[in-house]
Amino acid sequence: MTLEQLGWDDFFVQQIPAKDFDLVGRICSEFKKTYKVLSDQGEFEAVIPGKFYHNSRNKNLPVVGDWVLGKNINDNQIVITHLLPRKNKFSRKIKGHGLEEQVIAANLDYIFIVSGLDDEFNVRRIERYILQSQKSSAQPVLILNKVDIDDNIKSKRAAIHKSFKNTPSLFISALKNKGLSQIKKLLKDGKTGALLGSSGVGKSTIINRLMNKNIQKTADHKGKFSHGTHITTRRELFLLPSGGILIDTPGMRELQLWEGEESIQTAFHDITELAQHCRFMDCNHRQEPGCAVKKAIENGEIDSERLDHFIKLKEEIDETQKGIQWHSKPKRKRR
Ligand SMILES: Nc1nc2c(ncn2[C@@H]2O[C@H](COP(=O)(O)OP(=O)(O)OP(=O)(O)O)[C@@H](O)[C@H]2O)c(=O)[nH]1
Ligand SMILES: [Mg+2]
Ligand SMILES: [Zn+2]
Repeated sequence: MTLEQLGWDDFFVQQIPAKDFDLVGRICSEFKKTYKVLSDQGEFEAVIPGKFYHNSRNKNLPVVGDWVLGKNINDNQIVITHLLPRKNKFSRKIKGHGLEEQVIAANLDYIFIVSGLDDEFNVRRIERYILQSQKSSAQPVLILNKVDIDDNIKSKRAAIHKSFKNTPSLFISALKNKGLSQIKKLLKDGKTGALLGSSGVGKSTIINRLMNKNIQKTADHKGKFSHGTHITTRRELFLLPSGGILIDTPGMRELQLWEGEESIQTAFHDITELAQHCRFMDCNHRQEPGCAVKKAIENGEIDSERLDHFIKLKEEIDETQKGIQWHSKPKRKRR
């Protein structure tokens, strides 16, 4: 395999520091303290020098999709010496020690937001993923899976087109092998995509179809599958036989926003533009007199549900921001 088949391009050439190294490789899966790395010289198990852990408090550790430089230890082991700067990343906020950013995958051309067209279908959830993906330079694409289920597909299709005019949407059935060529088409020529979404939407089934073999474990559809069960437990990068790279990820129970303020302005530009005409600059668009947003709702220009959702997301982001400022204070002191 060539580096180009692994997604290598000019952007990364310029990131290589003028230092000696034995190979350039891409992280394809993460284990506790080791990584699987793919390169033009084959597949390697990679370890990381201890200083990576000490210096970064896990912040600069490689993730799936990252490009690294390594030195040979033996025939199938390398030590990672450099993590090349990322083109972009998809992150979420995790609750752990305070508020932390968890980078799910790096260096993406497409962020595939996968939803099932079954009773788990939820426009608001899709909106959250779109908001978060707007933080990265990758193109969000909606994958609406399970078109084979005859469950009000028509109205769901209409809801998607109405809510997400600017995001391409692919309607497929991974189970019945329908529509998958649309994904193949986007990824050929060494492009990288990551499959994101809740558990059970069919991410691993899509991988199996595109790999032409059952390489990933999927939920047993004969009744064993129950909500909240995560079948896939680690992120993993696959080279598709049709070209391109696709990353499978474990289902996310809840996607929490990470510094999404900017993206919320973009996604709700109609509301934020109207808000400039409210009488009060800090209008909450609830009970205030002279509220331009409320007026637009009364006139039927904006959906009241949309305003509710805007307010809820905004509150969530404000809370996150407070958390970040609070947690970053002691760090500054230390310097
Ligand atoms: N009817 C129907 N079922 C599907 C389709 N694609 C996947 N499924 C079923 O949905 C269930 C979940 O599929 P998975 O591929 O394991 O889902 P996942 O998104 O990888 O789930 P996690 O690994 O837990 O995040 C399985 O029972 C699949 O057989 C489809 O197109 N139609
Ligand atoms: Mg899976
Ligand atoms: Zn207002």
